[in-house]
Amino acid sequence: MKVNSVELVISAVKRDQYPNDPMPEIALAGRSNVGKSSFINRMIQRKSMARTSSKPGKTQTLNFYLINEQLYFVDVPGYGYARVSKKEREAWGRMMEEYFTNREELKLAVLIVDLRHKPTQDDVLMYNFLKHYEKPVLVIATKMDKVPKTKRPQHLKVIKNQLNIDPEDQIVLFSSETGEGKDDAWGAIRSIINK
Ligand SMILES: Nc1nc2c(ncn2[C@@H]2O[C@H](COP(=O)(O)OP(=O)(O)OP(=O)(O)O)[C@@H](O)[C@H]2O)c(=O)[nH]1
Ligand SMILES: [Mg+2]
Repeated sequence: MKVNSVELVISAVKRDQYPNDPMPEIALAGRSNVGKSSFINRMIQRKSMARTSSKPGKTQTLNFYLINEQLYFVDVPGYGYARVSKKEREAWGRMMEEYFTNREELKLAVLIVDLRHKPTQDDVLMYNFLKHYEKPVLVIATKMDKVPKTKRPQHLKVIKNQLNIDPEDQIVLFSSETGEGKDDAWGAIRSIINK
């Protein structure tokens, strides 16, 4: 997909701040520092539209990026970062729950996992949480540039097993660093939101 325009419409913390134009929304989910914001940047070919960091906890709000005046990518804060207080974790939970429950415009959740590692317990919880809302889920195994080609099939298998992935859900290998997997990811997104 050729991206001609990108606009950060709003950084929201609660429902009444969400955009109210009826565009399909694609929400990211994943561990803190896994590469959610980098995924968005690569998909839209803008180096630093979504703010990224080598330190976890960069994204703190629900950031709605309008792409080609046609669809939204919703960047969300990650989970699993040890150095957050109980209070912060609860606020995160409320924000996620509020968004993922009854959000008509949400057409697809993109769960980002790290191809190098077995998904964490939090990843498994998040996958099940997303499945619970009966929205399509696309799994992106990112940082594939860090895994040698010959080892990728084995890593992919570990991820599918650990998540106990629904055979109907697609999983795409990806690298924000090299751009590999970008066309496959767009293809998967298009096939799901045009259904
Ligand atoms: N080698 C490599 N590094 C990556 C890739 N994707 C992300 N990174 C790096 O991983 C770090 C975290 O990336 P972010 O995109 O900020 O991660 P995030 O999931 O948005 O993190 P939070 O906003 O804290 O939840 C940065 O240092 C990125 O450069 C990738 O595909 N390959
Ligand atoms: Mg981020």
